[in-house]
Amino acid sequence: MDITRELAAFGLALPSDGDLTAHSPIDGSITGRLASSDATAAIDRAATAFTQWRDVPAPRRGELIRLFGEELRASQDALAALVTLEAGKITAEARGEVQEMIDICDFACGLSRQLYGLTIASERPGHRMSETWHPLGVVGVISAFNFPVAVWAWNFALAIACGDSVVWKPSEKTPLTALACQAIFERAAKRFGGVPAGLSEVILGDATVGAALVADPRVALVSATGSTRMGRAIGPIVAQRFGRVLLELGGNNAMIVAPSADLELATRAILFSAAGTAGQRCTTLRRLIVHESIQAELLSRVERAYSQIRIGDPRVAGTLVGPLIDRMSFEAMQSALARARTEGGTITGGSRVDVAGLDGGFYVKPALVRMPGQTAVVREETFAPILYAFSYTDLDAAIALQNDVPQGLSSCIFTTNLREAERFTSASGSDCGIANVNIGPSGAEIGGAFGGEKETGGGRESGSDSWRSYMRRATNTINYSTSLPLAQGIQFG
Ligand code: UN1
Repeated sequence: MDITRELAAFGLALPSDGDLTAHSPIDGSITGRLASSDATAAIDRAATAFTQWRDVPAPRRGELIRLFGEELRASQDALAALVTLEAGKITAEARGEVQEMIDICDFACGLSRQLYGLTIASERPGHRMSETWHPLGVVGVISAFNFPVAVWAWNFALAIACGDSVVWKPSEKTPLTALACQAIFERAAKRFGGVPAGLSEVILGDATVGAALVADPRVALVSATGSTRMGRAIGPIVAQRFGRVLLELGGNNAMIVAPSADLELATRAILFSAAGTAGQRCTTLRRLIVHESIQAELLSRVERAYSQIRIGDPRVAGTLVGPLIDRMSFEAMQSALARARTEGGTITGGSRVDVAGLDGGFYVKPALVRMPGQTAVVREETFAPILYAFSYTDLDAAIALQNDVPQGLSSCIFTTNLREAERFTSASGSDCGIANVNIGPSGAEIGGAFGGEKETGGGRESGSDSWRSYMRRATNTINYSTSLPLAQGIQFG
């Protein structure tokens, strides 16, 4: 596929030389050839940039992000088009992804005037205690193919406002969108003037390039989005050198549908969160736990909605489900479905769909799988549009089932019963980082903290007070008296 024109919108020439190949999932063809980067050299530059950037007043740093947000607004369609070509997202979702970038820039710009610390009452006379938040250092961002630009932007906008520099290792499957983001940032940097070279670095390559980033002691925070397997590999390496991690790993997100639920609302939420993005969001709905009294009715509604989904070229208006990222993903889906069958599942959909002219793309019908219960395959995350459905009779048992998976990212309940809703969001309710009522598990706004517990990794990105991960805290005790009282009333000498 020739994407010369799409890249030209960012002033980029088609990269045609190098050891890495970029593909489009739309038809499986090669879109460019790129060279692997030298991670250490990039970290060198970022480390130097940090020593300058940390002294720039935070609101001024926020101004750079404000300009970046302006440039993103101007490039929204062009960047979305590239996201569609490289990640296979339908246009509406690709634009939505860029919208998340714009939103986080607005958030980070405001935040740059609100990096507050506490003032704490000292136990000693003539003393004052306070907390100061300082820039942290070089932040390494490892991102996944499924949100090739937004998740980086959540990290980037906060990190830059917090006074850090950023080295970004995008997914090997989406290098071109990363280069486009860098080009957009450079426009903002040029307008800002005086941005230190190396403040934003992009490093391309396979896992060895990522490994160099993870191991480097100058990288104060490694923020990584991807599989639990990846998180398990990098966590101990960063821990070994006492660096910080922010992990956003697998999800196995559930929806409980209670007898009082608005089934029309639930059906629409299921459609978007289970089939949308071809089931390739961390927050995708994967488990549907339905009260037995409404199971037949709800599943027949879902089946009806699924049968009307248009699957195909994500560039075409009206398409709701684009391609899977690649053959491997298709094969993982098929093997999960085969396992589901042996574990007692009845499958609707799930087969490959031929799209005229796009033979190399892996298009599938989203699968709805009626399961006898929460079997082994259901407890695993398969990054594809498979929705496992099973029933419950008692809400406490349903909540226990929802929690009985290794992952803990997102969850929701559909109910109009206040007691059930409150129970679900209470301390003994959902154990996930995200617990919604009458909203699907995906499509979170940037204003909240995003992330989850257990094998999801425990990190929080994006809104609320996630910025604290990108800064270091200093406790300052100031003595403005003429004596030296010791804490705990100690008399010494
Ligand atoms: C991801 O899938 O890695 O909540 C992130 C959502 C999006 C982000 C998903 N705002 O679905």
